[in-house]
Order: sequence, then structure tokens, then C-alpha cells
Amino acid sequence: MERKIALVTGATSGIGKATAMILAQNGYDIIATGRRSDRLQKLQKELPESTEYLPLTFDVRDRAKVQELLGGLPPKWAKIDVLVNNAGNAHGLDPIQSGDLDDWDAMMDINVKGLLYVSKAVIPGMTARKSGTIINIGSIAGKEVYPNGNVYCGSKHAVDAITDGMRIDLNPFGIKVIGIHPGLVETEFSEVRFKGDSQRAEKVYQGYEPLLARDIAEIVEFVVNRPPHVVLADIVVLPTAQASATVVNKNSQG
Ligand code: NDP
Ligand code: 8X3
Repeated sequence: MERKIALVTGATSGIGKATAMILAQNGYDIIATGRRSDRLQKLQKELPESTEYLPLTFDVRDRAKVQELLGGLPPKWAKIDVLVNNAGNAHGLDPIQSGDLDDWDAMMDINVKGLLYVSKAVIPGMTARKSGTIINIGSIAGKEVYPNGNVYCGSKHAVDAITDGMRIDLNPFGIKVIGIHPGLVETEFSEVRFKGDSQRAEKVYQGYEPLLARDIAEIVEFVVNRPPHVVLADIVVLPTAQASATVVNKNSQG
């Protein structure tokens, strides 16, 4: 039987890496992307030996490169069954009046436009085959807005709206479109948000038990294993200590 193929963006770290690993354990061959090619090489060694693996190094902001690499995949890799649009980050946590334009560009260009460029390259194959699953990693920041979250929240609200739009437009083709919206997950996310200030990043996850990347990967595993007639369209997943974007019981444990 032909093996299924999953493309996971942002697989060099955190949620994307855990997702690539769990999908490989579920029998998928893996296309993994990110900018850090050394990490993509290392990931191969952590996958099951039977997994066929195609690492692709590119920045999702590079529209021409995305189209060149994903639009021109070799035949073995061209039929993508599952696309996980995961690449993204927050850059900064500043009030709107003092936010940094480079941070704003990064968040809108990576989280929103990068997701669109990748999707644009993959969707035509899915519509032609009338099958496929697209999983967009949004955020609780796409469901609520919190102080100083402004543009990151805007980018994730856009992901939420685009996910709904994809589900509507791709409905005639039987393509499943799923939004997964996590709360606080301990990954390199806060290191990136706070530009390498690891002390500040660590504090985000102290005093309670945050989600781990593996928790989100297990949800991906669950949704891709539903029968053909079932789609979990929109999922918000929080640590038990988190009640909303801003309410976190930091005196629980951890
Ligand atoms: P990490 O920082 O651990 O991982 C981010 C991944 O995105 C890396 O693999 C990184 O790869 C990739 N990435 C970032 N920028 C680019 C780019 N310009 N081009 C290509 N790849 C890029 O964070 P998470 O795993 O936590 O984040 C993954 C997703 O989950 C993001 O969309 C994030 O917004 C979302 N999310 C995270 C939450 C959290 O609390 N951690 C909660 C809710 C949502 P590389 O640097 O090698 O390019
Ligand atoms: C990441 C979670 O709360 O920092 O999307 O926005 S949060």
C-alpha cells in the first residue's frame, strides 16, 4: 500500500518537531521544513528507521522559494495527505504605541503570509485528488486578545479566519481543515518572543504545569486518525491551570 505523506512546517523545534515525530510513528513519510538545516538533519536520526524523510530548508516568507520547492516536489513526495501549517512565532510583547515594526513584519509575514504561501503550493494537489487534511496551528491568541499581544493576536486571529475560509472553500473537495489553538506550551516560543532572554522565557512556564509539544502532537495524531466522515474543525487546548489567555493559576504546581 502507498505510504501517506505529511508535510510539517517549523519542524526544527517545539510543536512541529513533536508532530513530525508522532506522524512518522503513525506510518507517515515526512517532509519537514524550517530554516535551521542542522536541526532538520538531526531530526532524521530521531524518526523510525522505516520513515522516508525529505528535509527542506527555507524561510516561509520567501514566496519564490516556497513555490519552487513545494510546487516542484519529486513524484514520490508530491501527493501530500496531511499539511501541518505550524511555522510561526511571537516577536516581542510590547504595547501597540511602542511596538517594533520589524517584529510586526515578522509576525504578519511568517504567521499569516508564510502559512498562505505554503498552503497555495500544496492545495492544488489536494483539490485535484479530492482529498487531504490541512491542520493550521493557531493559538488562544487567535481567540482572545491580551495586553501587549496586539499584533501577535492579530496574526493568530487571521490564522483562525483563514482556517474557516479554507474549510468553506475546500468543502466541495472533501478536504478536512482543522484549527488547533493551544494555550501555553513550553517550547522555544518564549525564547524567540523575548529575543533570547532565557530567564524571562522560563518565567512564563513557572508555577504551574504548562502543555508540552507532545500534548499538541497527540491531538494532531487523534485528528488524523478520525474516520473519513469526521473532522474536528476547531480545537482550543489549554493547560489545566489556564482558564483563558490571561487567567493562569500560577500557584498550582510545577
Ligand atoms: P518554537 O519556537 O519552538 O518553534 C517555531 C518553529 O517555527 C521552528 O521550527 C521554527 O524553525 C519555525 N519558524 C519560525 N519562523 C520561521 C520562518 N520564518 N520560516 C520557516 N520556519 C519558521 O515554537 P512553538 O513550537 O511553540 O510554535 C509553533 C507554532 O505554535 C507557532 O505557530 C506558534 O505561534 C504556535 N503556538 C505556540 C504556543 C506556545 O505557547 N508555545 C501556543 C499557541 C500556539 P526555524 O527557526 O528553524 O526556521
Ligand atoms: C502562544 C500562547 O498565550 O503566548 O500562542 O499567546 S500565548
